[in-house]
Amino acid sequence: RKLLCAICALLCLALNAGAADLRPPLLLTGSIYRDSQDLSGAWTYSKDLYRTGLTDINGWVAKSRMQRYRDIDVTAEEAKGGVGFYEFDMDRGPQMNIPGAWNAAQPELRYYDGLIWFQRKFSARPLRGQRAFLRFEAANYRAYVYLNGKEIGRHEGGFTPFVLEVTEALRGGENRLTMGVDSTHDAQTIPTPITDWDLYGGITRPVRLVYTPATFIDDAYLHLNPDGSIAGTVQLNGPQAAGQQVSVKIGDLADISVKTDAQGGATITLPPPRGLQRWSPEHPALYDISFSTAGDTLRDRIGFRTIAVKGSRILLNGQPIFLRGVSMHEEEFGPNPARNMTEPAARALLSEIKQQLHGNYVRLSHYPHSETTLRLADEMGLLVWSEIPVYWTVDWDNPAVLRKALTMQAETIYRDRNRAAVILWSVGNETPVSEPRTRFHAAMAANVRALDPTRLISAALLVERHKANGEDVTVIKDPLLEHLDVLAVNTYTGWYGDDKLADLPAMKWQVPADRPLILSEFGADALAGYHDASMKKFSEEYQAEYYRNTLTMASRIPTLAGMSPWVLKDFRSPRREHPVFQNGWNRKGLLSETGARKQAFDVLADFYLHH
Ligand code: GCB
Repeated sequence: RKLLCAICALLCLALNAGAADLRPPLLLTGSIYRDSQDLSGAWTYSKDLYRTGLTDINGWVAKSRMQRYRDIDVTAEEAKGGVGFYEFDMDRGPQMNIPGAWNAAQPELRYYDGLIWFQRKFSARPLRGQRAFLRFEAANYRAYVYLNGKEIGRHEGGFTPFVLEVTEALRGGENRLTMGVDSTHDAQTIPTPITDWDLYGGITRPVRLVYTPATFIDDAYLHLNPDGSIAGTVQLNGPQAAGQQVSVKIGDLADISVKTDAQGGATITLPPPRGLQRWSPEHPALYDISFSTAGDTLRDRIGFRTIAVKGSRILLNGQPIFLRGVSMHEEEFGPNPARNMTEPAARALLSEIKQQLHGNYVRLSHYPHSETTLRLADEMGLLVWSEIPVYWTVDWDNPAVLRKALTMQAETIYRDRNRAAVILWSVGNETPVSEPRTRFHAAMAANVRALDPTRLISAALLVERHKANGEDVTVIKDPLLEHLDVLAVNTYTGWYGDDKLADLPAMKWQVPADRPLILSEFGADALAGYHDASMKKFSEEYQAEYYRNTLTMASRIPTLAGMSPWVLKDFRSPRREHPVFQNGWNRKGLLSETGARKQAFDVLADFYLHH
């Protein structure tokens, strides 16, 4: 254990030094408030299962003209006669609505797992000294981006944003944006191909063309300190980034000015503002914030609160809080979801938690959810657990994979650190204990502490069952514990395994007394509308009884500080192929895929109402 701690400490040091270089080169924080053009709508596409558009075997592919990103008018080339020969035509391709996963777009794409090329033509105004950027909120899993035939960048990771500068490549007038999106996962991706949710390949979140002045505010961040003061940073980008005055306005509470250093950055510190209303689920106060230089203004809406742990309690604004939550996948209601989180879609899901379940918390599993969802959580008053898809297992010994995890974390933290709703960063889900795995997670935890010391760290761990003095005891024995602020465990006793539901209430738990515990998951499948008085598995009655008994068991754990049962809504999962009850859906939802309430929904809502 000592050796492990020493290794971790060394790693922490190395990482603290390295955390700065994980900062994404461009952030464009608050880009929804900027001068921008939304590129949502009909894009054309072309399937490319054999990756012909990306590979070039000794010029052979080039000769066969498979590269979809070429900036040519195929129809015009064809009209010239036999010289031009192209095996694609992105202008006349079938259309798909973007954002949205391809799996829901066409029956033939339901289980398509590979590369698809997308094209969007758009008209841009001439820049006249401005700069232009394309900001992609998410493309699952790898993206290859070309503008007017030129490669402008690549990105790996299906749930985090990336920004590419197109000031040089953009034309005043018509432009051709082409994107290859490859959904293939392998042993070195995060996650690996083995998960319990839908593939959802494609451009799943909005793409925007953003205009800025030559020197602009790329990022600005504010948070509340435990002593009531406000601190933060601002970062300019451009030829005149150094030595600039930046004025910071927080509603009508504060108006100060800071000066950027030689790197274009400045730190912000503000004494406790008088009359500050703290953000909480009951009162989600958000302030209109502006950061302005002579040439640019960046806006945001930010809430201020503190989050801490004391003994086995979680303290929000200094007061103990019990997290009344539920877990949720990024998938909208409906029989054929496309992971398209429009504001109404996200609001519909979060309202179920806030208004109907009487919740104050949501676990956004198992990856960073859409920016729309995070902003709504801020606005509606729902605390958030945010996670990186280090799920079940990844290639623990591979430094390149660790680097990917740390980069995803950095992309998420820089994206969401202004969201008061986010209180917990999770470093993974249900990863079986081994030395390489613990080292990997410890590095992730150190990375989070370096990037954001203001929030809490957790991970959804596995529990073990032990026999002690003839008694059956559930214990958490995981060396990762010492790196976490909040313990969290997933438990499925009564669903997986042979335990009887009747035995659940009396089950004993032995957990560390000095830290809060969250039940990050528990759940049972039920097909909405399937009733069985004898409580067969998959019936609503079984699921409801499972909830009643698990809640009784949970209430007897003295350090319990919250829970996020699995899961709000039935969700698509190709691994769930029971021909009667599942048919491609994980049925642990409290709601069916279309929003029909199962009996267990009311059991949980009633528990939360009185908790
Ligand atoms: C789990 C996983 C979750 C699964 C769930 C299940 O422990 O964390 O992703 O969907 O169990 O339904 O088995």
